[in-house]
Amino acid sequence: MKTFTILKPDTVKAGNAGAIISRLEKEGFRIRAMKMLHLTETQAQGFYYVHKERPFFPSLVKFMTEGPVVLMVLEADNAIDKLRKVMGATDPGKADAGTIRKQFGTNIERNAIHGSDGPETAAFEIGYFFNQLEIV
Ligand code: 3AN
Repeated sequence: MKTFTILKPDTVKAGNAGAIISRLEKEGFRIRAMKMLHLTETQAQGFYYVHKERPFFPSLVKFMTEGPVVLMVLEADNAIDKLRKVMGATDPGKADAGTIRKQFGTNIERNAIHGSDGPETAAFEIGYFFNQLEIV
């Protein structure tokens, strides 16, 4: 099973991308696709369209476009739930010890990493950034 992740601008800026990729590999995820992009406002708005009515949407889009991100398709058994567990809660302050967001996140917005929250979302998110030929 596949899921989709973004190492967010805070992660790349802080030089934590390598550490998080290494952690994901150690957890047993296989990287099936990877690229770096500096998202445009339109790309970020489209990606997060489900949140467009939320009060934090403009700030989220600003954050996600402030610098480059690393996009990956990850494969593992039960990949979606497995990644959500390794990431930890949305708010790093509430995330369990040992999770990526606890270790690398700053606050509920600047929380280091994105992971798809269900099979339909994963399919949408993978297709938003990758075509078939880019997934090995
Ligand atoms: P998750 O990334 O844990 O699935 P979502 O999907 O609820 O969380 O939120 C998407 C992104 O929006 C989060 N990763 C975070 O960057 C931002 N976000 C969520 N809730 C808030 C909030 N209350 N205030 C500011 N930013 C938020």
